Amino acid sequence: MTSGEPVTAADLVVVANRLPVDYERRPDGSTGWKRSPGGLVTALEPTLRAREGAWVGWPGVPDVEVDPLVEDGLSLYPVRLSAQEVEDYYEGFSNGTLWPLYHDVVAQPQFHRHWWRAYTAVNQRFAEEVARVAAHGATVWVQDYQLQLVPGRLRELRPDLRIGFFLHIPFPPVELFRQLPWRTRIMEGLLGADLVGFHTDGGVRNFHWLAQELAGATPDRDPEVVRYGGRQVRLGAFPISIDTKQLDELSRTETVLKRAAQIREELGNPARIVLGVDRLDYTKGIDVRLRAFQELLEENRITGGDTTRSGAESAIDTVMIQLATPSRERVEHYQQMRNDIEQAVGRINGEFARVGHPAVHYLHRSLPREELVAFFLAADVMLVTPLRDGMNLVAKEYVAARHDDGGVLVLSEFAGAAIELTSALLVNPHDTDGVKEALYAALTMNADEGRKRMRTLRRQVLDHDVDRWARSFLETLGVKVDR
Ligand code: ADQ
Repeated sequence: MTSGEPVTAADLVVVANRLPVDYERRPDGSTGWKRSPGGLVTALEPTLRAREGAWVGWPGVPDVEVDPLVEDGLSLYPVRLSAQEVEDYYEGFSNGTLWPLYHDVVAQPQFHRHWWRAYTAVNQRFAEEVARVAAHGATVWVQDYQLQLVPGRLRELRPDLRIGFFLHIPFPPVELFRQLPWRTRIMEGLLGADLVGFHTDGGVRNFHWLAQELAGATPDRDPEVVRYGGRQVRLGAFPISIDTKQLDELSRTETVLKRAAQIREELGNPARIVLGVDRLDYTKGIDVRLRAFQELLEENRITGGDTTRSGAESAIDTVMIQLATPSRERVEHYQQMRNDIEQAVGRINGEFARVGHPAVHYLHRSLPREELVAFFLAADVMLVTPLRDGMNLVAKEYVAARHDDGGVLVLSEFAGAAIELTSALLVNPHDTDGVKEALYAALTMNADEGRKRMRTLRRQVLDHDVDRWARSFLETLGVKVDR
């Protein structure tokens, strides 16, 4: 629903690479907007509405010039990107340089000067758009790795603003960050903020050190503050979360409960169902969990679809489901990884499935929320095995959906979520034996212990929802949040 006039001087401006809506060119030639519901918009919507807020971002399609609009009461300011800029700033510098570098170089980052030039130009454009939209003394909250130069540029343009920055991915160890040819420029950009937020204390520590080493910031008596350019820059850990209550409620609805039972039935009522849900990304360790699953099959400790297999009489009848949202499909590395995963699934099924009973079910698509929650409820074991992850919301979503205290979560130590979800079975994703044994332990876990662990996890996730996250960041930034 688009109506009303966009605000011309916003008190609170959120800046993110993407708007919360996508511009659409339909097959019949008409155009319009499609809402892309994300956690961030859900978390920020009430605050944005209460404070004459605005959102600045790219509408998701290159080379379109669209006017500011009001969508469901939110003022949206589209930033134009050319097709070349999408290639160099977004697919290139953001996803080909920063993404792998910040995820502990699990893939090789590429350093190209023309990508960097596009990144600086696009960050400048975002900063200029915010400078136009923000009221005098307004608060600006910049999101994520695509926009790390925005705080610095914005401070030059508008010293009256209060600027916060939050990084949704890990902030890397010192030695890795130093590989970046433009490391000092990035640090200077981030230090333009009044508050720089990370998911974990590790991010805070890395940043604290690098700010001094690369940008000449000086430490303060307060260990979460550095002094830079005559100002104080506050640092902090703000672990993001989800709309827990909404997920918990959804998981109790008749439709979802029925659908969960139906999923189990459609799979042939196996003794155990193992689930993976990810954006298809090489950081998520999908290959790791497929390997662990395959080895348990090979060792006859579990059976896939073929329960008649000889030697596997005492094995647990287990089926795996991997749901993978298509992601960054134009980037070569992602195409290669997709092929590898599909080959691995094919190999496992080739060896262990029976006609009509695959051992691994793989869906390369995004599912509606209700359907996803039904899968969470149907799954006995949730495998979350990223090699590195800022937080990992899937782990928290699984916990929120298990109102029955059922299910076991196996979680990588290298996901930010592991710091809070200590009652999960924590694994090192580089250790195939460790993942395999944790998966087996989860499959054979005694029901009482499973419930006890899940109850502890649920207390943590129910208490710390995304609203609390947003509130805590904004309050630390000095914004009064009243709801
Ligand atoms: P992502 O890397 O995208 O986020 P994650 O936090 O797991 O990773 O969020 C993925 C979201 O997509 C979840 O809400 C999940 O339910 C949804 N999703 C995944 N596969 C799906 C499918 N097949 N169908 C429907 N929905 C699906 C980045 C960082 C993370 C950080 C978040 C938030 O990489 O570390 O947790 O931002 O800060």
